[in-house]
Amino acid sequence: MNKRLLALGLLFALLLAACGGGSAPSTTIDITMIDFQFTPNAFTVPAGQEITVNILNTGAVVHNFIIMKLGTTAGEAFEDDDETNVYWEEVDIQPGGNINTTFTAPTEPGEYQIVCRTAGHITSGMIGTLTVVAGE
Ligand SMILES: [Cu+2]
Repeated sequence: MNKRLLALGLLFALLLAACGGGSAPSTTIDITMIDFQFTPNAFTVPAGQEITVNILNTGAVVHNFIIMKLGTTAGEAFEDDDETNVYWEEVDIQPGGNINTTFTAPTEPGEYQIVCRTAGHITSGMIGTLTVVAGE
């Protein structure tokens, strides 16, 4: 492959990455967990619909995927008193593990915080946003 083609290919890949986890609502969430990040870390889903979640943990430690209720955040660390503010969670995704599951998106549009509850992971960067948009 010549250099020009390579540059074009790279540009295209960058564009794709920039658009990923973007604005168009999707009923599928594909997420890769690394130490210590959700990639991507922003998702847009339609309100009230069944969402398929495919989670892959390529990190070396256990991670969790927790959606907080609207208007709440876990703060700097997920504590026992954050438990009542959980909208949905998939916990203990082992290193090298993957989970395919579903949940029902909240009916109320807005921005919901995503966190990993493993100690220290929020401050290390494991936070994200689930944007819920009203259906047509
Ligand atoms: Cu984590």
